[in-house]
Amino acid sequence: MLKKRSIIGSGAVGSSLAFNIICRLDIKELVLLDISSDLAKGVALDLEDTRGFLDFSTTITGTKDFSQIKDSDIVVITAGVARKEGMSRLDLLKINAEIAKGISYKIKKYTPNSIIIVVTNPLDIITYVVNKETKISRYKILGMGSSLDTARLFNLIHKETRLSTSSFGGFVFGLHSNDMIVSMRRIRNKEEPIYKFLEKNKIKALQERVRYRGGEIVGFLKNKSAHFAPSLSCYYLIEAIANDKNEIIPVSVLLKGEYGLKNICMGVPCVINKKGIEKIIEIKLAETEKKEIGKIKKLFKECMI
Ligand code: 2OP
Repeated sequence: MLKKRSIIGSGAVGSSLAFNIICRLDIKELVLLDISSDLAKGVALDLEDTRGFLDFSTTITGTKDFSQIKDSDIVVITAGVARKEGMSRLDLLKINAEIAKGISYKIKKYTPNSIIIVVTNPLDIITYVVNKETKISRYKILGMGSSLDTARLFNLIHKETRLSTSSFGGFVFGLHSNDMIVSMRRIRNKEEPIYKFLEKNKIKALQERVRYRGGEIVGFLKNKSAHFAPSLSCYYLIEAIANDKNEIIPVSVLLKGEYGLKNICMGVPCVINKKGIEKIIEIKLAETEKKEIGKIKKLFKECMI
């Protein structure tokens, strides 16, 4: 492996992801790219100064020049307009889809063999755009959304039950939007279904809260969205790839018949390793989940018009 990572977009998510990477992974090169080269350079220099504490040998570059991402093994797309108060992720669609098209072209030109992680919202649609524009294998394009939603649900369940999140398993899936599929039957504490630990009337409230968690945070931050949990969620995907972990993580992937869906990206459990997506897992759906998938199909089509 080349051990070169590039992050497109040096805003809050991009820079906090970069910090997680240099703290935890030993890599040769990290490129931070931004439309504002001053921002990318400033973040790169600040990160570089942590070397005095962390003692890493990674070369860190801040740039706006796409040729610098050449031969990256992983490229993360965080660039785009962030959600502001009152905006849904779909409101961002037009502008961020155009940005993603431009970035896809550059990735194809300079680093066509990379694994791509998409973080830009609306996540599943941007993952679709990157698939269409790069035309690279769908197994190498991962959208980070459902793993963040899962982590958020685990936090909320912990706050309700005081149970350690380290014994939780399962996942939230579907779109990274208010229409995510939050099935409590999929979440376990060790072997036990999580609903056994929750009062009945709390379940619905938790499902609702996690659906709107991103928006809840934007409501407080006003002009920007969350970045600590999103960047860490992205970091864990990179770690699963870098360490060839074969870990099951829900990621947004282009579906070609799985779950009865074609030409739609949404979060589903996948085996993640050094190839990117090793396998898309098809879980047996409950009737309620099938209904929610039908809704997603409709929503996705509407966005494509
Ligand atoms: C969120 O849910 C930014 O999509 C991200 O907070």
